[in-house]
Amino acid sequence: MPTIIDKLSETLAETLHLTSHKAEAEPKEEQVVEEYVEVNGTAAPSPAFEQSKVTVIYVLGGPGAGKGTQCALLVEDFGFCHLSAGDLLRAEQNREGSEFGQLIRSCIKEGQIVPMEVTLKLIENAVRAALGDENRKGAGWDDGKGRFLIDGFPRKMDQAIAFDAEVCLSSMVLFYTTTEDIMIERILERGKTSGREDDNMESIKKRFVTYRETTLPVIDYYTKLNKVASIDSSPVVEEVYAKTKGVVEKLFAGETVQNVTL
Ligand code: UP5
Ligand code: MG
Repeated sequence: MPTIIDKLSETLAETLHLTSHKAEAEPKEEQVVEEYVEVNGTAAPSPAFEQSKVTVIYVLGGPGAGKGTQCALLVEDFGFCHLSAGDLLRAEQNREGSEFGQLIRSCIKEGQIVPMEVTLKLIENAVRAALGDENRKGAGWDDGKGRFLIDGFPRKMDQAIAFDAEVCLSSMVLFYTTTEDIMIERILERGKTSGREDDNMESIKKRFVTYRETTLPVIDYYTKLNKVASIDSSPVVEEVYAKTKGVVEKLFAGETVQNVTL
């Protein structure tokens, strides 16, 4: 029995004149990872923005791991443009006249991933807008350059491959790890005031399943490409940030990115 999300996804694919990615029997994410590493060790096609000018850091980790919190601090120190995929989707959901509002709301509540065409377009538009924004000056923003934290994305292999190939090849992944108990505690506490429709126990459980089954393979993929800084986000914010800052400083100092666990 097709769910409302299946139906809306089909409508979306038709609206965008795209072929639905839903194959008869989808390969397992692990298999997809192996194939991509073999075929596309690095993304071959030409992305819209060059990595030599535009630095993209993906920020990943489970629900409530502390991605947004660390991004806010990095913005202050390094002048990044912080693009949270979740925030962009929530803004699109609430935008009057959005044809994707209902689809986004259903996916977020169910902890499922919004079809990548929507998210990719929202992020690409935001990147383009930031690069064209004359008010953005200072470190990393001269002569068409830019630096971006893409928070909560890519959380599925298709998004990872498409963004690296079509938008901009990412430089590295900041990956925040902690226990599910800590994530639950943080989300439920935030849920008292956040107004987020997915900050409740029912949605949290579904978000964890999607994270384990669909997003962890993305981490495996970038680990095979030697691009992941894995940081324990259980300690206090300042302690996590000290490690985060150290990693980003090394990247901007031109050190070769390598897997590291902190
Ligand atoms: N906090 C943070 N760090 C702390 C620390 N070290 N010590 C103590 N407290 C700490 O932090 C969460 C809470 O913990 C806050 O109250 C903070 O003060 C405290 P936060 O920094 O907000 O964590 P974050 O990892 O950003 O958690 P978030 O809930 O935003 O993560 P999700 O990945 O679940 O949410 P996101 O907004 O990225 O996505 C939501 C949904 O959108 C997804 O489930 C999905 O349905 C959809 N989506 C897509 O479909 N596609 C995408 O590409 C992206 C999202
Ligand atoms: Mg967040």
